[in-house]
Amino acid sequence: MKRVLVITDNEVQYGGIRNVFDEMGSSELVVTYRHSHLKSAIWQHEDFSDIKCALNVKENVSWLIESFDLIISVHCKQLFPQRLVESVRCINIHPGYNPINRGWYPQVFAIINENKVGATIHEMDVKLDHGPIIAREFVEQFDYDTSLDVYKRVCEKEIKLFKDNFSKIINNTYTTYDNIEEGELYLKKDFNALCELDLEKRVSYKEAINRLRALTHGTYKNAFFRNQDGKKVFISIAFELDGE
Ligand code: 0FX
Repeated sequence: MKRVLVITDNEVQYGGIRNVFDEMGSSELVVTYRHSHLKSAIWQHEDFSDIKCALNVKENVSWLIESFDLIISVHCKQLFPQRLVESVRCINIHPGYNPINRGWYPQVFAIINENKVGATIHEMDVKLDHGPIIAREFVEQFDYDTSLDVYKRVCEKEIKLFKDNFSKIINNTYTTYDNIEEGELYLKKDFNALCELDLEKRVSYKEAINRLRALTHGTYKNAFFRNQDGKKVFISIAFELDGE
């Protein structure tokens, strides 16, 4: 009997990973689902009634070590403590291609830096989005993609990678490769710093368009400048490919 914990802060990816377990799991597998934050109302939806209970990883380290053989972080925003990652096999499903896109909102920084982006499944160590890599793949990118367009492809890729490697992950029969380089690591504060646009700054059209498409993600209000009254004016960008 294998005891697996799935801990998540992301409703959509939780749904995708859960489908894989429902499809590929066996009676040898006992899966517990928990979400990791308390405030979000989305989890009150009846489909998620079994994970209504929030879990604080730091406060429950001993219980986690005793109770699970494998812990899978599906966009869990808590940092796992050293004792936990060194005592239980912990796996992270990351919406970036390690080590190129470690950290916060990988596709945003990939668009700005003109880097490739993808998804990674890796064993966790104490560093953020770091540890031996189990599987990773790039996604396609186009120069008219917004952050949301790329993000959707990355999320689909995560589920595909998880499904393709399901038995190896559950049975610990994969071979890993290490992060040879440390790569780039972006944090939430780096994203916040991108959002305010300096209207006096001289950049190329390409840089300006890349910045705007990196900050365009559905209805999120990301990019802004301040008008003469000091009020924020939010901006997003839209593209239309000729003939589409
Ligand atoms: O769950 P997630 O897709 O991922 C984030 C980090 O990017 C990831 O590295 C970490 N492992 C995980 C625990 O948390 O993030 P999200 O659901 O908060 O946001 C999804 C996307 O939405 C993000 O990539 C960019 C966009 N977004 C989100 C917010 C809150 C915005 O453009 N603006 C925003 O204010």
